[in-house]
Amino acid sequence: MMSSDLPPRLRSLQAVDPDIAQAIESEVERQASTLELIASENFVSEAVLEAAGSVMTNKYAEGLPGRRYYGGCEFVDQAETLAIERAKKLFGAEHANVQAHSGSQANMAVYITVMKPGETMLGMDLAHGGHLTHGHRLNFSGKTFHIVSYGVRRDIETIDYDELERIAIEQKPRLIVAGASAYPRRLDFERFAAIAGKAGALLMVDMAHIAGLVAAGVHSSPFPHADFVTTTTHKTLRGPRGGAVFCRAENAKKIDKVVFPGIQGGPLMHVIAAKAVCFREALLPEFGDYQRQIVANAKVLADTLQAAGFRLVSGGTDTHLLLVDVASRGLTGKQAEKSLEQAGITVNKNAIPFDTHPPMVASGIRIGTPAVTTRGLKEPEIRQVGQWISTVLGDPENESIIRRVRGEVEELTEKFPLYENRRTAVAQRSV
Ligand code: DSN
Repeated sequence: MMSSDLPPRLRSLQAVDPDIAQAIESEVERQASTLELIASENFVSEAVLEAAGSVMTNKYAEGLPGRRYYGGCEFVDQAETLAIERAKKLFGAEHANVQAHSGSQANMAVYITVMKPGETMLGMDLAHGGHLTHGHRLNFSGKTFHIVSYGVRRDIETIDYDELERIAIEQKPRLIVAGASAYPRRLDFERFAAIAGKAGALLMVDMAHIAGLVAAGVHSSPFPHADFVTTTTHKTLRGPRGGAVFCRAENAKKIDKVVFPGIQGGPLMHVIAAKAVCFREALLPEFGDYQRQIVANAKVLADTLQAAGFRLVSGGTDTHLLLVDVASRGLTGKQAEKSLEQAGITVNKNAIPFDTHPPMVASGIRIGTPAVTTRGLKEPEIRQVGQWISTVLGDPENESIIRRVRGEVEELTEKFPLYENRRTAVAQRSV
């Protein structure tokens, strides 16, 4: 590992708790020396890392800026106000609540705002690319509300909007949820809104996966169409782990009141400060270049894998991720994930639509380019990554191939160190 891969040293931690210091150092090394292709992950800037690791973790600040239940909130108020204003500017939103601890709690906040237990919600089936919180039976959403699901059409593996419309008109849900965790194609927010209108439903878009693409205009924006928009801040948006909720001004008070005191207590002020930094970085023009490169890299990876004979769900990608049907090559997702991990390439097994395997085995792997793009990889390197994936999966038990690819991956990661080029370039710039 090159010393430039290391974030600030963990001096106190090493003295106080060497076990945790060791675990963190090992994770630093893992991130530095492997290729991170999990579609929902990214590497934050050192500026975001510093804010997230700051003394704002010490502060209680229940309430909102200017209206807190605790004294001493002058500076955390500054941080949260900046986070709110920047988030609104970034997405052209009327209202932002940046206190949601996670995407799950952002979604919960909207559901509780608009539905009573037992009311009907229409969301995308997890097995077709949706998210647990969009109505899975083991999740609070599925346990609290009456869930109806939509999915993709078997032949083209993209959302069946006609069927979605039929279900919506028949079931009359209170809320339709658009958004996905493993869907490689664009979402048609205009069509979702038209269907919600016909069914007399509200529309919530969970843009967690594509928030960075939306911010940069690389994916169309849900904001003109949706009543509520939720996100996480740590995926394509490249901020700290956390969530946010957006809505029109008329719903602002209701949403804020559900987030606190409805479902959360004290906000995580260190994370909110880091969200503010993330939004500032996302407002800069170079963030648009980064998002365009993510999509360009995903397309190159898709082309490379297809040329090597892999079947991609829906035949390709328009976004930051692709879903590879490894069963079409006689593999399971579980086996593919394991062999690639041994070769230093991190992906996750993922169900594909109409999968015959259980989720812990799965027929697919999900591959995303946000993190490797942050690292600086462009088309030539991504082509090489695609060839390594193809080589390993061509003979997944072959230890000498895995060892060779592991060595080549390590050489590439040394050429593209994680932190050397990630010094924040935004100091002194107004956004
Ligand atoms: N679990 C996340 C993902 O990997 O897509 C979504 O929240």
